Amino acid sequence: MARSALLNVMVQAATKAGRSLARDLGEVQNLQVSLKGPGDYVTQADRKAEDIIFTELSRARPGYGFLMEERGEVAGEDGQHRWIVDPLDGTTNFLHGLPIFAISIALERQGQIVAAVVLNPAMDELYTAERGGGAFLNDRRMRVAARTKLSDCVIGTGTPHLGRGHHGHYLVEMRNVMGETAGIRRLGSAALDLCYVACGRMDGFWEEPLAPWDMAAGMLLIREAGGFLSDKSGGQDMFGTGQIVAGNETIHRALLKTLKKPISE
Ligand code: 2AM
Ligand code: CA
Repeated sequence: MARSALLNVMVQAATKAGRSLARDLGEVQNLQVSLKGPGDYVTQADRKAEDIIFTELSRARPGYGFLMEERGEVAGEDGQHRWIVDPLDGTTNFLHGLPIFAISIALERQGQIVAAVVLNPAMDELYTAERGGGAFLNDRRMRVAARTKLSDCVIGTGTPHLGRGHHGHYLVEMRNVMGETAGIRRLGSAALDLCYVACGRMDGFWEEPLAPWDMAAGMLLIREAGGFLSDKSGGQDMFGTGQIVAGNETIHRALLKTLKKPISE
């Protein structure tokens, strides 16, 4: 498939970092049985992947800024462009040798996400999108699923982590969604969850709190696959609120409504 020069740069950076993570996953699997566990090794793998992406993107587009999970904000001279990067989304899965993790790279231009690449190196699945150009899984065009009845839908989510988020409030949301849908899935990588909504494997998704690097690329992939997304109040402040709710137009609206309900019996 002929890709734009910009997407080529992003895919090359993701592929190189993906090879590094895939190699490290093998060692992580060996370390499960050691007393110390793979914790430090995974931190190194994460940093190594981020360094590769930082080096590749800086070389290809000097002057662009960065927002990266490990480095944080790195200002660029350019002032218009910013890469938003998660070198390893699904860290807990990676740490346990579960092959559900991804590299997520988005490019923001004047505050708008214009290009996105998500790569799951363990499954060789590459998701790409450019604003106005559609979204692709490997070389196939993606569309969100067409289901319109919430009772037929599989909905992805992420549970708030130890010490973060409102666990009690989340349980109310989960209980309501559980009561109205065909099932809930909790995969552990928000970037991939959003890709799975974009390609129709899941009908919807909600999670909070997320960071911009967890969702920036997935947001464009969903929009370019014909999907809808918002924060929990229906607005577009996903980065500010850390909330995301996604689906096709009907399911997105239905999910927003279900999430707002008080606890039901
Ligand atoms: P991460 O793997 O890059 O940390 C899982 O529900 C999702 O939440 C993942 O995308 C994960 O990204 C993200 N996440 C955000 N904050 C987290 C935290 N404190 N601990 C673990 N996962 C977190
Ligand atoms: Ca992440």
